[in-house]
Amino acid sequence: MSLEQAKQVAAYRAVDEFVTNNCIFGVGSGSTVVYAVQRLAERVETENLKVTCIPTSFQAKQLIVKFNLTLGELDTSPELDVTIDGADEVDAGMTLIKGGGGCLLQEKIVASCSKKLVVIADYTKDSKKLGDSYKKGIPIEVVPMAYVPIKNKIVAMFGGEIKLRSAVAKAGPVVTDNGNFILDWIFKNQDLDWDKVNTAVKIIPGVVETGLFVNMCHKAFFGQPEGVVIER
Ligand code: ABF
Repeated sequence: MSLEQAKQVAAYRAVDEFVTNNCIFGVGSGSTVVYAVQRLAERVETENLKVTCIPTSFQAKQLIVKFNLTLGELDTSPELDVTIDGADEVDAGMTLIKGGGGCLLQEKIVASCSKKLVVIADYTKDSKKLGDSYKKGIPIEVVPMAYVPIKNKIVAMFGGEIKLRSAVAKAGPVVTDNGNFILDWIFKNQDLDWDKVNTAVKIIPGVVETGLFVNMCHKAFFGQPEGVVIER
């Protein structure tokens, strides 16, 4: 089974288990979520479901529109039943690294407004410790004018190295949907207390959000090479 098929089987399983009629549904970002939206559109059509979809990025909003699903927003739907989203890595304690695609701020906001955050991923995202498989570092969204002092403070506190995310070499920095920069923190110590790290980083002036999702994930579905789905 290909990686794409592993993503699809996980996505379908999550939508079939968690999406119900009249639900307010958070649509995550990334490639795995595309399969979830595909499955949702199928079910809405065949089962005549009423589902309001809240996007977690411009990409997610485009997906909702493309599949002719009902587009909602937090102003009118501030409490969601479930958000289904991807992840860059999931550790044994269900702590997530998210934001590889640069959408972490709206993803975390929507997830925090959801009764349940359900992660869908292929088997490569299922790790014992953060950093086992995802090597690009923890994304941190920052106010552009503060990125250098923030970078210095994080390295002083926790070590590792931090890069300002650029789309391609020698291009300017990536700017998020919210007009901010992304720092990618490549940490060396995999045994940090991620809850403490998240809090310590979050309170640095100029940090908007981190890609550490601690104690937020209700359930994760991992598609396997042989076609089965492991749930955690
Ligand atoms: C998004 O899903 C991001 O938080 C994360 O980086 C990405 C994973 O992408 P993919 O599903 O393409 O592996 O939610």
